[in-house]
Amino acid sequence: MSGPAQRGLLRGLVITAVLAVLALGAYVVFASLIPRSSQDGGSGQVTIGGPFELVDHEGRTVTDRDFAGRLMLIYFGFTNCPDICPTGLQTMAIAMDELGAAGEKVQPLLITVDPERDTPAVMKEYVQAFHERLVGLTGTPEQIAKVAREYRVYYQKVALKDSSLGYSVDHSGFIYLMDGEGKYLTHFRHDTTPEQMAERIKSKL
Ligand SMILES: [Cu+2]
Repeated sequence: MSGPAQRGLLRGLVITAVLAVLALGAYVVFASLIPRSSQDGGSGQVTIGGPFELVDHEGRTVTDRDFAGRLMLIYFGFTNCPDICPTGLQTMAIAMDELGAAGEKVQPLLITVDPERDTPAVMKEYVQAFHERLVGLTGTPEQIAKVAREYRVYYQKVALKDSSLGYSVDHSGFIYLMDGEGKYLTHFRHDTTPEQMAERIKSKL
C-alpha cells in the first residue's frame, strides 16, 4: 500500500493543499488592502472618509465643510517622499488640466502624513509646484491621525540610517474621490494614468 504511486499521489495532495492555503492567505491580505465603498450595501461595511479639521497651506483652519459642493480628490502623502507622492500628485495635476472647466467642481487635496515637518509654509511651496488648485493640508499629529483613520490610510515612520532626513514615512498610495457631501465615490491607485483618472472623475460629475 505504500508503493511509489501512492507516495506520488500523497505528495501531490500535500502540494495542492499547501498551494490552496497560500492562495487563500494571499487573497485575504490583498482584499484587506483594498478600500471598500460605504455603498457596498453589505453588512459590516467599511466606511471611508469623515469630517476633518485641518490647517491649509495658508495657515487657515479648514474643515471638510469648506469643500462642500465640490468633489474632493484626496491624496495622503508627504513632501519629502522620494517618488510615490510626486507620481500620484503629477497624475492628479494632469487629470485636473484634462478636466478643463469641469475641474472647477473638483478640489484636489494633499493631506500630509508627516505633520511634524510639513508645516503650512513647507506645504505651500510643495503643492504649488504641482498645480495652482492643489491645496495642502496639515495639522497636529492628532488631527492627521484622525483623518487618516477615517480614510483607512496606513502610515508609519521609518528611521533612515544613512540620510540627513532622519526618517521617512511609509504610507498607502490610494487617491480618493469623495462627493460634494464628503461621501466616498471611488478611489484610484497612484499609478492610474491621468486620462483614466479624468475619465472616471468626469463620469461622477
Ligand atoms: Cu509618498
